[in-house]
Amino acid sequence: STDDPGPAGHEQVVFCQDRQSGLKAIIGIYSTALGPALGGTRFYPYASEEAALADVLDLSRGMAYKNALAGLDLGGGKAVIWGDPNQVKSEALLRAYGRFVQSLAGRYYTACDVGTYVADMDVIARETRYVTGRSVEHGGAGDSSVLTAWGVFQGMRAAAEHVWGTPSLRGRRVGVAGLGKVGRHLTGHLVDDGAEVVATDVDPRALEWARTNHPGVALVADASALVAADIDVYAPCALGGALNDDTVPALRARVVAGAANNQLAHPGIEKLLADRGILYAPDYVVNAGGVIQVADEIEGFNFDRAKLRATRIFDTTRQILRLADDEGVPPAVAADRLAERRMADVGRLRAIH
Ligand code: NAI
Ligand code: K
Repeated sequence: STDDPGPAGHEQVVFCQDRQSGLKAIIGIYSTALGPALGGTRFYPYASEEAALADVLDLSRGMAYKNALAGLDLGGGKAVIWGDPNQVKSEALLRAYGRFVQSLAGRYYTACDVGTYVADMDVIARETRYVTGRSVEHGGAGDSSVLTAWGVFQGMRAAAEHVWGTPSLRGRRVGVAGLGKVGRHLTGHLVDDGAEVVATDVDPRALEWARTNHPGVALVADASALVAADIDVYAPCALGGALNDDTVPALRARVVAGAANNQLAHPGIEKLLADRGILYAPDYVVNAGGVIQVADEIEGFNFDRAKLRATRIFDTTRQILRLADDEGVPPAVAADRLAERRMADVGRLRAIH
């Protein structure tokens, strides 16, 4: 260890190849300062090995920050399998991958991500203990969108308190972009709290779900209509890049808090939001309920314990928003600082003994 344990770079990057099954994977371990690195396996047809590498470096770093602020005793890692899952995914390939995960002897725990599913984790688990996100039959936590939505709701409450002095969303107009797994659970919490929900989705089945289950929810044509609508809170729950040079100037909400990963389209958007007086609750802070849920499996899944941890996203978000005010920086910057402090402070202790 050195005097400067800051986020200087990745601890370890492992290239994995198994010619017989066609496996080509890269495991990125950004930090084990807080514990074993946890992060999912993305199975994706990258255009090149360079593109796969860039993604795994980026994603594993992001997981270190997310896990640190989720209060987990886990570091950050991620893996990518380079290939089209529909063409090359097989038992042999997944098991070959599982053997590489096992070879890291617990420095890295894997889980589901884009292109990998609970059933795949069960196959990987035939070769390694270091896998979460498993099926319920195998002690898994099941659908992680349940606690993701709960955590987003808590983060939104903390942001509401910061802006309006009360965490209650009663009477607030909340725009939910994307009524998928997370958006639906979130809508339920908002309706229960007395919020007026305005929503949109590109999938007619999602709109049908809203009409059937929450007839009071107002539906608008698309995400740009939602951005331009008279809403207090905007909750991006679909794809990344929801906050960009087009949407931020048009946004009427005072608060942004949603589940989508990578909401800021590019660096600088957090400043644009701050300049417009829009409070942005950082995506990776408020959407950590999912990783909290799968991380809990490592101890033997207990829903109530995991829910309690996800509830603490309220306190973490509040702490970040206060730090942002104190240090005169946007919340996204304050969140990064807080994560770096925890990794440095606790990582230092772990390095001493
Ligand atoms: P999902 O795939 O179930 O839902 C996404 C919904 O967004 C779908 O209903 C889809 O039709 C809709 N959608 C897609 N493009 C749209 C557009 N342009 N405008 C409006 N709606 C659109 O995904 P899920 O699990 O609900 O996740 C939502 C977001 O939250 C994703 O960005 C995901 O990465 C993120 N997230 C999810 C976690 C989880 O535990 N499920 C954990 C952390 C983050
Ligand atoms: K590091």
